[in-house]
Amino acid sequence: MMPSASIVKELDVYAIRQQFPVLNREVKGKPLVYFDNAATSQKPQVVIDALVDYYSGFNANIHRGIHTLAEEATAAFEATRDTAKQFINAAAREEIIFTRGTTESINLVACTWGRQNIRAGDEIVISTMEHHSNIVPWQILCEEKKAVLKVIPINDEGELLMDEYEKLLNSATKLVSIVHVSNALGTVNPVKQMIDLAHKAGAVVLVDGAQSSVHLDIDVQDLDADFFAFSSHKVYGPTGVGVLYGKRHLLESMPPFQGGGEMIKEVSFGKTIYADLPYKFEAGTPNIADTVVFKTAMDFINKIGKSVIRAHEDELLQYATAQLEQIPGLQIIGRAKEKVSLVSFVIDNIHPQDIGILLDNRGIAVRTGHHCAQPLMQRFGITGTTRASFAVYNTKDEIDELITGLHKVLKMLA
Ligand code: 7TS
Repeated sequence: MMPSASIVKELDVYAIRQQFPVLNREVKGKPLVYFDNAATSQKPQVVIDALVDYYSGFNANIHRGIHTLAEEATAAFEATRDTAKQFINAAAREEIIFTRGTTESINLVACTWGRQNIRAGDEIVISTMEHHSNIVPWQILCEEKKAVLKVIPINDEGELLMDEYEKLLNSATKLVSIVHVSNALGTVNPVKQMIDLAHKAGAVVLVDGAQSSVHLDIDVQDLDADFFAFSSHKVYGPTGVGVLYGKRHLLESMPPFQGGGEMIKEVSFGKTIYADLPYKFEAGTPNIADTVVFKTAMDFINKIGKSVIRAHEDELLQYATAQLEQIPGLQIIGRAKEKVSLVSFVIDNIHPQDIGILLDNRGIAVRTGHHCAQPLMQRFGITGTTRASFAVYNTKDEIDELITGLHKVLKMLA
């Protein structure tokens, strides 16, 4: 539940904006309005500084050297694991596996747990609103194992049909892999209830938290999620690092993802004994710098407070929705009751790409196209949308800029 406005401290958005240097730049001679936050968020100065500090102060390979720099780098890398554990309330730091991002986290589960547990005739349940990252790995697995991919349908508002979901669950269901917040609609799915239902059917559940981790308080223990995946770059951190959370007993039972250094205890030509968790899944030199800095990004969010960020973004969403509804011929795609921080829309007879180009000419960055959710676009009978997605530093003034821009687009193209 969202705390009421009275108990949420107000966000000083202008003070926040000063912490993001890129927001000072101009695009095509206009101040940048950055509304592509669902693709990747911009980075605060503390994150940029932390990257410079790492490379100028204590760059070294981790977990190997006994020299001071190696110890400092290892401590910083492992400190991120502790912060990530708290960020999603995992029970243990061993349950936090560093990956390249959400996509790799999902592929890791498909290639290890999936290959080990999925058999011919088994069923994997996903939904109509999945990002390709949560479709293709399961398709590959199903093809390899002769398993069956089942898809939860949605209504015209962009909400899952929960009755249909319940009907899909049966003794053949081995895995449910579901997006927490849709990147193309903004829908927040009732994952806690879905996990409960899946567990009753004996299935394991992976939650794709790529879009939820920045907007919602995440408690993997309360959700009872078996796996949870998210990316640093969508939570104000660097690209190239993400997390796979897995329940300890599942991770322990899974074979390694990749073989190499770091993930072993002992190697001989006859046999290799794998390292304990979490290192069993972290072969090779990881992305040390970006992982170290990922902590700074989570600290940045924690300092402001997710409820404060959420309240601000909800206000932007409501404001943007009300303004967009006034635009003739504009239709919002995704009108779920539970929705966060982005608005996707189409305008009669105008191609989203043309909208994107004309808005860019006014310094406004939006995403256009299928948002890596082509089956979802097919469900709505469209090829793509224009998407404005909001972050902690966005303002109502910027939404006004968007609306003015869209009126200009209409004048030129309608
Ligand atoms: N799942 C969801 C729901 C996403 O939104 C994304 C990225 C991914 C998975 C993949 O995350 P990655 O960090 O591994 O790339 N979504 C988007 C987007 O909406 N626009 O660009 C990337």
